[in-house]
Amino acid sequence: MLSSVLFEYGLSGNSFQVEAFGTGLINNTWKVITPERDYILQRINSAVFKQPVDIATNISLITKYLQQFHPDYKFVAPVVTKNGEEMMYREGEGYFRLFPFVTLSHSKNVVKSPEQAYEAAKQFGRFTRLLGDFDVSRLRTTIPSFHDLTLRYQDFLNAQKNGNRERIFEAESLLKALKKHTGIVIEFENIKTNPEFKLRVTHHDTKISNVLFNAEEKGLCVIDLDTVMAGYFISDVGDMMRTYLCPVTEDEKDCSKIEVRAEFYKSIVQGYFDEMKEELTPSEKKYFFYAGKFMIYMQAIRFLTDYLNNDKYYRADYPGHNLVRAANQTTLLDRFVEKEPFWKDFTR
Ligand code: GN1
Ligand code: MG
Repeated sequence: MLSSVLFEYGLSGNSFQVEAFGTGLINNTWKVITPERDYILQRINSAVFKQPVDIATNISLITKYLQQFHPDYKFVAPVVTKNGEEMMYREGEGYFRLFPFVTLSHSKNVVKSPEQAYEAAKQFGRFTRLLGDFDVSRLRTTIPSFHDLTLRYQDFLNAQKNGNRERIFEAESLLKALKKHTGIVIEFENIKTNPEFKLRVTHHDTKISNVLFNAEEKGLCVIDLDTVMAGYFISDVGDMMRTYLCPVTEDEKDCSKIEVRAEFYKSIVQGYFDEMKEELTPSEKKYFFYAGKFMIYMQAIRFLTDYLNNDKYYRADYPGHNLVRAANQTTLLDRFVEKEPFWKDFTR
Protein backbone atom coordinates (compact mmCIF):
# COMPACT_ATOMS: atom_id res chain seq x y z
CA MET A 1 0.00 0.00 0.00
CA LEU A 2 2.66 2.53 1.04
CA SER A 3 4.81 1.61 -1.91
CA SER A 4 2.00 2.48 -4.30
CA VAL A 5 1.72 5.86 -2.56
CA LEU A 6 5.47 6.44 -2.75
CA PHE A 7 5.38 5.50 -6.41
CA GLU A 8 3.35 8.67 -7.01
CA TYR A 9 6.32 10.64 -5.70
CA GLY A 10 8.69 8.91 -8.06
CA LEU A 11 10.07 6.57 -5.39
CA SER A 12 9.95 3.02 -6.59
CA GLY A 13 11.46 -0.42 -6.52
CA ASN A 14 13.23 -1.64 -3.39
CA SER A 15 15.35 1.48 -3.09
CA PHE A 16 13.63 2.58 0.11
CA GLN A 17 12.94 1.41 3.61
CA VAL A 18 9.88 2.50 5.60
CA GLU A 19 9.61 2.60 9.38
CA ALA A 20 7.02 3.93 11.84
CA PHE A 21 8.02 7.33 13.19
CA GLY A 22 7.10 9.66 16.08
CA THR A 23 4.56 9.65 18.87
CA GLY A 24 1.54 11.50 17.41
CA LEU A 25 -1.91 10.45 18.55
CA ILE A 26 -3.86 11.35 15.44
CA ASN A 27 -2.10 10.81 12.10
CA ASN A 28 0.11 7.88 10.99
CA THR A 29 3.71 8.84 10.36
CA TRP A 30 6.58 6.95 8.73
CA LYS A 31 10.18 7.69 7.96
CA VAL A 32 11.14 6.75 4.42
CA ILE A 33 14.84 6.05 4.02
CA THR A 34 16.34 6.11 0.54
CA PRO A 35 20.00 6.03 -0.53
CA GLU A 36 19.78 9.68 -1.64
CA ARG A 37 17.73 11.25 1.13
CA ASP A 38 15.10 10.59 3.76
CA TYR A 39 11.47 11.64 3.91
CA ILE A 40 8.56 11.77 6.31
CA LEU A 41 5.35 10.25 5.01
CA GLN A 42 2.05 10.92 6.74
CA ARG A 43 -1.47 9.68 6.41
CA ILE A 44 -4.02 12.23 7.60
CA ASN A 45 -6.65 11.02 10.03
CA SER A 46 -9.73 12.12 8.14
CA ALA A 47 -12.05 11.35 11.06
CA VAL A 48 -10.32 14.30 12.77
CA PHE A 49 -9.46 16.44 9.75
CA LYS A 50 -12.72 16.21 7.84
CA GLN A 51 -11.43 18.25 4.88
CA PRO A 52 -7.79 17.21 4.52
CA VAL A 53 -7.42 19.39 1.44
CA ASP A 54 -7.83 22.44 3.70
CA ILE A 55 -4.55 21.51 5.35
CA ALA A 56 -2.79 21.48 2.00
CA THR A 57 -4.38 24.81 1.09
CA ASN A 58 -3.15 26.45 4.31
CA ILE A 59 0.35 25.07 3.97
CA SER A 60 0.55 26.26 0.42
CA LEU A 61 -0.61 29.79 1.35
CA ILE A 62 1.95 29.95 4.14
CA THR A 63 4.73 28.54 1.97
CA LYS A 64 4.13 31.21 -0.66
CA TYR A 65 3.98 34.00 1.89
CA LEU A 66 7.17 32.97 3.67
CA GLN A 67 9.03 32.42 0.41
CA GLN A 68 8.10 35.91 -0.68
CA PHE A 69 8.61 37.87 2.53
CA HIS A 70 10.99 35.75 4.63
CA PRO A 71 12.98 33.67 2.15
CA ASP A 72 15.63 32.89 4.77
CA TYR A 73 13.17 31.20 7.08
CA LYS A 74 13.65 27.47 7.01
CA PHE A 75 10.25 26.13 6.13
CA VAL A 76 9.55 22.48 5.42
CA ALA A 77 7.17 22.45 2.46
CA PRO A 78 5.66 19.18 1.25
CA VAL A 79 7.10 17.33 -1.72
CA VAL A 80 4.76 17.34 -4.73
CA THR A 81 3.68 14.17 -6.50
CA LYS A 82 4.55 13.42 -10.11
CA ASN A 83 1.22 15.10 -10.93
CA GLY A 84 2.17 18.21 -8.99
CA GLU A 85 -0.13 17.64 -5.99
CA GLU A 86 0.84 18.64 -2.45
CA MET A 87 -1.43 16.00 -0.98
CA MET A 88 -2.57 12.79 -2.59
CA TYR A 89 -5.66 10.68 -2.19
CA ARG A 90 -5.74 6.93 -2.47
CA GLU A 91 -9.16 5.25 -2.65
CA GLY A 92 -9.85 3.31 0.55
CA GLU A 93 -6.58 4.51 2.15
CA GLY A 94 -7.06 8.21 2.55
CA TYR A 95 -4.88 11.29 2.22
CA PHE A 96 -1.10 11.28 2.26
CA ARG A 97 1.71 13.78 2.04
CA LEU A 98 5.46 13.54 1.95
CA PHE A 99 8.03 15.91 3.46
CA PRO A 100 11.76 16.02 2.97
CA PHE A 101 13.52 14.95 6.15
CA VAL A 102 15.60 17.99 7.06
CA THR A 103 19.21 16.79 7.04
CA LEU A 104 21.23 17.25 10.21
CA SER A 105 18.10 18.16 12.13
CA HIS A 106 16.57 16.26 14.99
CA SER A 107 13.47 16.50 17.13
CA LYS A 108 12.91 15.68 20.79
CA ASN A 109 10.16 13.94 22.67
CA VAL A 110 10.80 15.54 26.06
CA VAL A 111 12.22 18.89 27.09
CA LYS A 112 15.36 18.24 29.10
CA SER A 113 16.70 21.72 29.77
CA PRO A 114 15.50 25.33 30.07
CA GLU A 115 17.63 26.13 27.00
CA GLN A 116 15.57 23.71 24.92
CA ALA A 117 12.36 25.28 26.23
CA TYR A 118 13.75 28.71 25.33
CA GLU A 119 14.66 27.64 21.78
CA ALA A 120 11.27 26.05 21.19
CA ALA A 121 9.32 29.03 22.56
CA LYS A 122 11.37 31.33 20.36
CA GLN A 123 10.60 29.22 17.29
CA PHE A 124 6.87 29.25 17.90
CA GLY A 125 6.97 32.98 18.64
CA ARG A 126 8.94 33.59 15.47
CA PHE A 127 6.51 31.63 13.36
CA THR A 128 3.59 33.79 14.51
CA ARG A 129 5.62 36.99 14.24
CA LEU A 130 6.85 36.32 10.69
CA LEU A 131 3.26 35.76 9.66
CA GLY A 132 2.07 38.86 11.52
CA ASP A 133 1.11 40.68 8.31
CA PHE A 134 -0.39 37.65 6.65
CA ASP A 135 -4.18 38.00 6.44
CA VAL A 136 -5.19 35.34 8.93
CA SER A 137 -8.77 35.23 7.64
CA ARG A 138 -7.42 33.51 4.50
CA LEU A 139 -6.58 30.38 6.49
CA ARG A 140 -9.07 27.53 6.37
CA THR A 141 -10.31 26.10 9.65
CA THR A 142 -8.94 22.57 9.57
CA ILE A 143 -10.75 21.53 12.78
CA PRO A 144 -13.78 23.68 13.65
CA SER A 145 -13.74 25.11 17.21
CA PHE A 146 -10.51 23.24 17.89
CA HIS A 147 -9.44 25.32 20.89
CA ASP A 148 -12.84 26.70 21.78
CA LEU A 149 -12.91 25.90 25.47
CA THR A 150 -16.62 26.76 25.71
CA LEU A 151 -17.43 24.02 23.25
CA ARG A 152 -14.97 21.56 24.77
CA TYR A 153 -16.60 22.12 28.13
CA GLN A 154 -20.03 21.51 26.59
CA ASP A 155 -18.73 18.25 25.07
CA PHE A 156 -17.41 17.31 28.49
CA LEU A 157 -20.85 17.88 30.09
CA ASN A 158 -22.54 15.90 27.31
CA ALA A 159 -20.18 12.97 27.84
CA GLN A 160 -21.16 12.94 31.52
CA LYS A 161 -24.78 12.62 30.47
CA ASN A 162 -24.52 10.25 27.53
CA GLY A 163 -21.19 8.50 27.95
CA ASN A 164 -20.25 5.03 29.14
CA ARG A 165 -22.00 4.55 32.53
CA GLU A 166 -19.30 2.40 34.08
CA ARG A 167 -16.60 4.81 33.07
CA ILE A 168 -18.56 7.80 34.41
CA PHE A 169 -18.84 6.02 37.76
CA GLU A 170 -15.15 5.18 37.74
CA ALA A 171 -14.15 8.76 36.94
CA GLU A 172 -16.36 10.36 39.59
CA SER A 173 -13.67 11.97 41.71
CA LEU A 174 -11.88 13.31 38.67
CA LEU A 175 -15.10 14.77 37.31
CA LYS A 176 -15.63 16.58 40.60
CA ALA A 177 -12.08 17.88 40.65
CA LEU A 178 -12.39 19.23 37.11
CA LYS A 179 -15.70 20.94 37.76
CA LYS A 180 -14.02 23.09 40.38
CA HIS A 181 -12.07 24.83 37.66
CA THR A 182 -14.96 26.22 35.62
CA GLY A 183 -13.61 29.73 36.30
CA ILE A 184 -11.15 28.97 33.52
CA VAL A 185 -14.04 28.61 31.06
CA ILE A 186 -15.65 31.84 32.24
CA GLU A 187 -12.36 33.68 31.78
CA PHE A 188 -12.22 32.38 28.21
CA GLU A 189 -15.64 33.92 27.55
CA ASN A 190 -14.14 37.29 28.49
CA ILE A 191 -11.23 36.75 26.14
CA LYS A 192 -13.50 36.02 23.20
CA THR A 193 -15.25 39.37 23.60
CA ASN A 194 -12.09 41.35 24.37
CA PRO A 195 -11.15 43.44 21.31
CA GLU A 196 -7.55 43.53 22.53
CA PHE A 197 -7.25 39.81 21.97
CA LYS A 198 -6.03 39.29 18.43
CA LEU A 199 -6.59 36.38 16.10
CA ARG A 200 -3.15 35.48 14.79
CA VAL A 201 -1.55 32.69 12.80
CA THR A 202 -1.43 30.11 15.56
CA HIS A 203 0.22 26.70 15.47
CA HIS A 204 -2.09 24.99 18.02
CA ASP A 205 0.25 22.05 18.77
CA THR A 206 3.44 23.44 20.26
CA LYS A 207 4.82 20.29 21.85
CA ILE A 208 8.59 19.94 21.67
CA SER A 209 8.47 17.21 19.02
CA ASN A 210 7.13 19.84 16.62
CA VAL A 211 10.38 21.82 16.68
CA LEU A 212 13.43 20.89 14.65
CA PHE A 213 16.84 21.47 16.25
CA ASN A 214 20.25 21.57 14.63
CA ALA A 215 23.38 19.80 15.86
CA GLU A 216 24.27 22.84 18.03
CA GLU A 217 20.90 22.48 19.78
CA LYS A 218 19.53 25.68 18.28
CA GLY A 219 15.93 25.72 17.08
CA LEU A 220 15.58 25.66 13.29
CA CYS A 221 11.87 25.81 12.58
CA VAL A 222 8.50 24.41 13.54
CA ILE A 223 6.79 21.47 11.83
CA ASP A 224 3.35 19.77 11.85
CA LEU A 225 1.25 22.58 10.43
CA ASP A 226 -2.04 20.69 10.24
CA THR A 227 -3.65 22.75 12.96
CA VAL A 228 -2.24 26.10 11.90
CA MET A 229 -5.32 28.32 11.89
CA ALA A 230 -6.49 31.66 13.19
CA GLY A 231 -6.25 31.52 16.97
CA TYR A 232 -5.19 33.23 20.19
CA PHE A 233 -1.62 33.24 21.46
CA ILE A 234 -2.75 31.47 24.65
CA SER A 235 -3.11 28.25 22.62
CA ASP A 236 0.56 28.16 21.68
CA VAL A 237 2.02 29.50 24.90
CA GLY A 238 -0.33 27.37 26.96
CA ASP A 239 0.54 24.14 25.20
CA MET A 240 4.22 24.86 25.77
CA MET A 241 3.53 25.25 29.48
CA ARG A 242 1.49 22.08 29.44
CA THR A 243 4.24 20.06 27.81
CA TYR A 244 7.56 21.70 28.83
CA LEU A 245 7.15 22.52 32.52
CA CYS A 246 6.76 18.99 33.80
CA PRO A 247 9.57 16.37 33.74
CA VAL A 248 7.17 13.56 32.80
CA THR A 249 4.72 13.28 29.89
CA GLU A 250 0.93 13.18 29.83
CA ASP A 251 1.15 9.36 29.81
CA GLU A 252 2.77 9.10 33.25
CA LYS A 253 0.64 7.12 35.71
CA ASP A 254 2.51 8.08 38.85
CA CYS A 255 1.15 11.54 39.61
CA SER A 256 3.69 12.08 42.39
CA LYS A 257 6.23 12.66 39.61
CA ILE A 258 4.25 15.62 38.31
CA GLU A 259 5.74 19.01 39.12
CA VAL A 260 6.21 22.31 37.33
CA ARG A 261 9.65 23.88 37.05
CA ALA A 262 10.23 27.62 37.45
CA GLU A 263 13.35 27.74 35.24
CA PHE A 264 11.41 26.23 32.37
CA TYR A 265 8.58 28.69 32.86
CA LYS A 266 11.03 31.59 32.70
CA SER A 267 12.52 30.16 29.52
CA ILE A 268 9.13 30.02 27.83
CA VAL A 269 8.44 33.64 28.77
CA GLN A 270 11.89 34.70 27.57
CA GLY A 271 11.87 32.73 24.31
CA TYR A 272 8.36 33.77 23.34
CA PHE A 273 8.85 37.40 24.36
CA ASP A 274 12.12 37.66 22.43
CA GLU A 275 9.96 37.34 19.33
CA MET A 276 6.50 38.49 20.35
CA LYS A 277 6.93 41.13 23.04
CA GLU A 278 6.18 44.03 20.71
CA GLU A 279 3.28 42.23 19.06
CA LEU A 280 1.25 41.27 22.11
CA THR A 281 -1.21 43.84 23.42
CA PRO A 282 -1.14 44.80 27.14
CA SER A 283 -4.34 42.80 27.67
CA GLU A 284 -2.82 39.73 26.09
CA LYS A 285 0.30 39.99 28.25
CA LYS A 286 -1.89 39.95 31.35
CA TYR A 287 -3.15 36.54 30.27
CA PHE A 288 0.26 34.94 29.88
CA PHE A 289 -0.02 32.78 32.98
CA TYR A 290 -3.67 32.07 32.21
CA ALA A 291 -2.52 30.45 28.94
CA GLY A 292 -1.17 27.50 30.92
CA LYS A 293 -4.39 27.06 32.88
CA PHE A 294 -6.40 27.28 29.68
CA MET A 295 -4.48 24.60 27.81
CA ILE A 296 -3.90 22.19 30.68
CA TYR A 297 -7.55 22.35 31.65
CA MET A 298 -8.73 21.91 28.08
CA GLN A 299 -6.48 18.90 27.59
CA ALA A 300 -7.64 17.33 30.86
CA ILE A 301 -11.29 17.61 29.87
CA ARG A 302 -10.59 16.46 26.29
CA PHE A 303 -8.92 13.29 27.56
CA LEU A 304 -11.67 12.63 30.08
CA THR A 305 -14.42 13.33 27.53
CA ASP A 306 -12.79 10.83 25.21
CA TYR A 307 -12.50 8.26 27.97
CA LEU A 308 -16.24 8.60 28.75
CA ASN A 309 -16.97 8.27 25.02
CA ASN A 310 -15.02 4.99 24.80
CA ASP A 311 -11.79 6.38 23.31
CA LYS A 312 -13.21 7.48 19.99
CA TYR A 313 -10.66 10.21 19.37
CA TYR A 314 -7.27 9.64 20.96
CA ARG A 315 -5.25 6.56 20.30
CA ALA A 316 -5.36 4.51 23.53
CA ASP A 317 -2.69 1.85 24.04
CA TYR A 318 -4.60 0.16 26.88
CA PRO A 319 -8.18 0.43 28.21
CA GLY A 320 -7.61 3.06 30.92
CA HIS A 321 -5.12 5.13 28.97
CA ASN A 322 -7.24 8.22 28.49
CA LEU A 323 -8.29 8.15 32.14
CA VAL A 324 -4.62 8.07 33.15
CA ARG A 325 -3.95 11.00 30.85
CA ALA A 326 -6.90 12.95 32.27
CA ALA A 327 -5.77 12.32 35.87
CA ASN A 328 -2.23 13.29 34.93
CA GLN A 329 -3.36 16.58 33.38
CA THR A 330 -5.62 17.35 36.35
CA THR A 331 -2.68 16.95 38.72
CA LEU A 332 -0.58 19.09 36.41
CA LEU A 333 -3.26 21.78 36.54
CA ASP A 334 -3.24 21.71 40.36
CA ARG A 335 0.54 21.98 40.51
CA PHE A 336 0.49 24.83 37.99
CA VAL A 337 -2.27 26.82 39.69
CA GLU A 338 -0.30 26.69 42.97
CA LYS A 339 2.40 28.74 41.27
CA GLU A 340 0.10 31.55 40.18
CA PRO A 341 1.02 34.00 42.97
CA PHE A 342 4.73 33.45 42.37
CA TRP A 343 4.95 33.27 38.58
CA LYS A 344 2.31 35.71 37.48
CA ASP A 345 4.70 38.63 37.41
CA PHE A 346 7.52 37.01 35.42
CA THR A 347 6.23 38.63 32.27
CA ARG A 348 6.98 42.10 33.66
C1 GN1 B 1 -3.02 15.42 19.48
O1 GN1 B 1 -1.55 13.87 17.29
P1 GN1 B 1 -0.79 14.82 18.10
O2 GN1 B 1 -0.06 14.14 19.21
O3 GN1 B 1 0.07 15.73 17.28
C2 GN1 B 1 -4.03 16.56 19.43
C3 GN1 B 1 -3.54 17.74 20.25
C4 GN1 B 1 -3.28 17.30 21.66
C5 GN1 B 1 -2.30 16.11 21.67
C6 GN1 B 1 -2.13 15.56 23.05
C7 GN1 B 1 -5.54 17.28 16.09
O4 GN1 B 1 -1.83 15.83 18.83
O5 GN1 B 1 -4.53 18.73 20.26
O6 GN1 B 1 -2.73 18.35 22.38
O7 GN1 B 1 -2.78 15.06 20.82
N1 GN1 B 1 -4.24 16.94 18.05
C8 GN1 B 1 -5.46 16.97 17.53
O8 GN1 B 1 -1.08 14.67 23.06
O9 GN1 B 1 -6.45 16.76 18.21
MG1 MG C 1 0.01 17.39 15.93
